[in-house]
Amino acid sequence: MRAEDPRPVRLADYRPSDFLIDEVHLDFDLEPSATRVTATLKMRPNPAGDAGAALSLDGDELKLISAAIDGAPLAADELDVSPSNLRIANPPRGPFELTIVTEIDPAANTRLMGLYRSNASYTTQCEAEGFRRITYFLDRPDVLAVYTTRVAGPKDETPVLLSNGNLVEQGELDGGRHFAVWHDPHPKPSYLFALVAGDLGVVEDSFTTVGGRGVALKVFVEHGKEDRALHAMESIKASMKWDEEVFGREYDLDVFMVVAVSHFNMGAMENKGLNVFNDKYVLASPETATDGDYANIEAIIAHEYFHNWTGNRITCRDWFQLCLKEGLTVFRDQEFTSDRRSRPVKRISDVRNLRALQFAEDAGPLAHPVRPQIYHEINNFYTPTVYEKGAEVIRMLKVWIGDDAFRAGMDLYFDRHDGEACTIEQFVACFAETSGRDLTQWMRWYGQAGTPEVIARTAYDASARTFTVEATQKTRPTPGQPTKQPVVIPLVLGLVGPDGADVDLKVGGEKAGPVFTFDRETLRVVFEDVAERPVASLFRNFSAPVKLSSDLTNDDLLFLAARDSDPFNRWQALQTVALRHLVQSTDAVREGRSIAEEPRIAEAVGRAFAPDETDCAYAAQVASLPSEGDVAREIGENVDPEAIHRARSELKGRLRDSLGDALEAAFERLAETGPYSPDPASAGRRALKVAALDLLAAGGARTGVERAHGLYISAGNMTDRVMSLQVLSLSATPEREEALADFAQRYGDDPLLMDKWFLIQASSPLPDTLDRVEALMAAPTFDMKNPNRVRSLIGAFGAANPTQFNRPDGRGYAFVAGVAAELNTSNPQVAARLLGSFRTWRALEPTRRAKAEHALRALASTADLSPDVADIVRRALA
Ligand code: 0A1
Ligand code: ZN
Repeated sequence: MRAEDPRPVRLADYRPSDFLIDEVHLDFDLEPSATRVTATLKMRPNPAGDAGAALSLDGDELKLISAAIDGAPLAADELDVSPSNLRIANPPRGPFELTIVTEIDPAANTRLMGLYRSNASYTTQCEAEGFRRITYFLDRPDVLAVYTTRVAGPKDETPVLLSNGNLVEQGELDGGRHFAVWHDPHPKPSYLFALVAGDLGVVEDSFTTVGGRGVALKVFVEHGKEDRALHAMESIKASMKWDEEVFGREYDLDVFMVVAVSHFNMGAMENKGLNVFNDKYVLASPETATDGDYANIEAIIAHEYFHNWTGNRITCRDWFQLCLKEGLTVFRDQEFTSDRRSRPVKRISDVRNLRALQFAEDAGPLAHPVRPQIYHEINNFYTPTVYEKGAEVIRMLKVWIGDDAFRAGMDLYFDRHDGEACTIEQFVACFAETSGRDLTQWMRWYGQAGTPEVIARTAYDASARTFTVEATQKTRPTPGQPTKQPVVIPLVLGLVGPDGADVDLKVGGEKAGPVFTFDRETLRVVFEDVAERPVASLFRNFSAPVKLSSDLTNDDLLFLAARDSDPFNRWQALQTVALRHLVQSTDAVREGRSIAEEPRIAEAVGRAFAPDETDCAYAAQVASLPSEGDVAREIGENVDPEAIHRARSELKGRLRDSLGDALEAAFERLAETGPYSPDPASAGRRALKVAALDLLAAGGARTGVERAHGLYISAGNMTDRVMSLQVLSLSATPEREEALADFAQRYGDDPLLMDKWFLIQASSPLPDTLDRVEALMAAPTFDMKNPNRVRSLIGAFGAANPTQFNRPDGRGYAFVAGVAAELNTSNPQVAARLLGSFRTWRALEPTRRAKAEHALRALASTADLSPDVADIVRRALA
C-alpha cells in the first residue's frame, strides 16, 4: 500500500514549487516485472520558490536503483529515500542535471496507475498522481517540462512503441529488441505523460489543419478489431474541424494517436498527442455497437481531443483547479454534440444526467464545491460536480454575458495563458475584461456547494395589464458550509400568451429580457402591457443548474408542454406534471391509498407517438417518464425506493392501458427497413420505438413481452437487440431467460457485449437480482481485475438498481461495500467509485438508512483501508 497520509491538502496552502524542471529525458527498458526507468531531469531553483529549500520528489511504491547529480552518484547520506519520497537536503543552487534510475513492476500493477501491463501490452495512466509510480518527480501540474522519451522492448511482444509528441528516431537492438524515441516540444505537466507498447493493430488517416499542417491520425486497437476503429477515426476528424471552426483552435503536432485498452480505470485520458481510451469508448461496428455506443464514442473522442487546448496547452496550476480543464472541456464536448446532433435532445439528456448524478451528489454527504478547498484524495474529485456542474457554470456564463463577450473571453484566455498552468481566477478574469462585468459574485459558483433552490410565484393583474414574476433563491447547508449566500443566476424566461406565441417583454417602459440577473435572495420583475394572462416559461433551456418549484398549475404546465417555443421547457413541463403525480402516487402507495387518475399525462405522452411526429429523438425524451431517482430526489427525505418503484410501474401500466393502440402502431411504424445506420435520425426512431415497447411491456404485459422477444430475435442491429433484452429483463418471463441465454451464447467471446449482458441483469428490479449478481460474480466470465466488468456488474447494481441495491434487508449495501473492501488493495480507485452508490443514503427511510450506515461502518472498520476508500467512507459517514 501507498504510505497512508491522513493530512489533507488545502487550496489555501498552495505554494509554487521550489524547483523547476525544464527538460525530462526518459529511458524505459521494458520487462514485465522489472522495467528499468532512467530519468534525466534538467532542473533549476524556481525564482518564485524558497531559495534554500531541500529538493523533495514524489514517489509511490518506487524502488530506487541509483541517483546522480551532474553525473556524480549521490551517496547514501546525501539523500533520504523511501518508496514515496526522495529528498536531497542540499541540491545545487543553480541549474543541475538529476539522474534517477528506478525499477518498477508493470505486471503487478493492478491499480492501473503509473505503468501497467494488461493483455501483454504496456500502458500508462498518470493523471492525477500516477507519474510518481514511474520515477521520483515533482509530480504537480504547475511543473511543465519538455519530454524526450526512449522506449525499448522486445520486437515480438511490443512491435508498437509509442509516447507523446513526434517520433524522432527508431532502431534495432540486440536480443530481438528495438527502440523508439519520441519528442514532445510542448512543455507539459507529468500527468500528461504517456507510453504505450504492445502488439497492436492500427487504422490510419490524416487531417490537414486550417494552417496547412498535415497531421497523421492513428487509432490503435487489438488486432482483428481494426474495422471497429473507423467511427472513432471519423470522430477525431470531426472534432479537429469543429474546434477550428467554433473555437479557432488548431492541432499542434505531426501526429495524433488514440489507443484503445481493455483495462482502464476511467473513460479515457488526454495525454499529449497520445490519448489512451477505455476500449468501450473506441470500438464500434454495426454488428457490435448500439446507438448509445456510437454517440458516446463521438463525444468522448471529442472531449479528449478538445483537452489539447483546454487542459494541455493551458493546464491547471494545482488539482483544486481541476474544473478549469474538466468543466470547460465538458462544455466544449456538449457543444460539439449539439452541433452534430440535436441541440434540444442533447440538452435534455445532459440535464437528466446532471440531475441524476450531480444534483444527487450536491444533496448528500459527498457534496463539494466545483472548486473544492480541501481534499484527502484527489482521485475522488473526478466527480459530476467538477465535470458536469463545472460545465453548467460555463454555459451560464455564456448566457449571462452573451455569445460575443464569451467568445472574446475564450480567445483572450487562449492568447494570454497559452503554455501556462492557471487558476479559475485567471480564467474568469478574461470574461470580466471582455464583458465589462464584475464577476466577483460569480466566483461563488466555484466556491459554494449545493444546488440553489428557486421558488417562483407569478401573478397577473388584468386591470393593470401587468404580470409579475417573483423568485427567491436559497441553498441548503452542505458539509463544511453551514451558511450560503445568493449566487448570480441568469434567469431566462418567456411569457407564453394564450395563442402560444411569446409576449413581448417590457419592464419599466423598456424592452427587456429574456435574460434576467437574479443575484439576490429575491427577484421581482413586473412585466407591462400584458394584454392577457400568459404562462411563464422559466429557466428556458435550463439556463441555470437550480431546482425550481413554481406555482404553475398542471393546466399551465400542460399548456407549456404543448405550446412553449422553447423545446427544453416543452419537455420539462410534462416532466414536472409527471413528477408531481409520481410524488403523490408514492405517498398513496406508502399509505395504502389508491393512486389518483391523471389522464392528461397519457394524453401528452400519447402525442409523442403520433404518426406525424418527425423528431423521434425528441419525442422519445418526451415519452420517457422521470426516473425513480428523480422521484427520490424530489421527495428528498425518508425515501422508500420500493414505493417509488411501485408508483412508477403503476403509471407505466396506465399509460400502456390508455395508449395501447397508439403504442402498437408506433412500434410497427418505426420498425427497421434498411441497413443499420447510427445517424441521429435513425437512432431517434429506434429510441422512440423502444419507448413504445417499454410501455407496451409494462408490468410484464403478455403482448408487450412477446413483441420485445420478437424484436430481440429478429433484431438486425445491436441497439434493437440490447434494448429489447433490457425490456425483457424487467419481468420474470421465460422469454427473458431464453433471450439472456441466447445473448451469452452469441456474444460470449466479446467482452464489451458481455459487459452489456452483465449490466442488464444487474439492473433488473426483480427480487432475485442480487442472488443472480452473486452467482455471476462467481462464474469464470467474471474478472475482478477488469474495471469494465466490475462496473457492469457491481457498479450497475449499486447505481442503476434503486429497489434491489436498497433492499430492505440491507443485503444490497453489504454486498457493494463488501466488493469495495475486496478491491480496496488491488484497485482502490475503482473500489472508491463503487461507493458512489451510497451518495444518497442519508435520504432513505429509517430502516434502510440504518442498514446502509451499518454497511459503511463495517467498511470503515476494515484494516488497511486505502486513502481512496477511507476518504469516501469517512465523508459519507460524517
Ligand atoms: N482527464 C480525464 C479523466 C481521467 C482522470 C483520471 C484518470 O485516472 C485513472 C483517468 C482519466 C478526462 O477527463 O477524460
Ligand atoms: Zn476531461
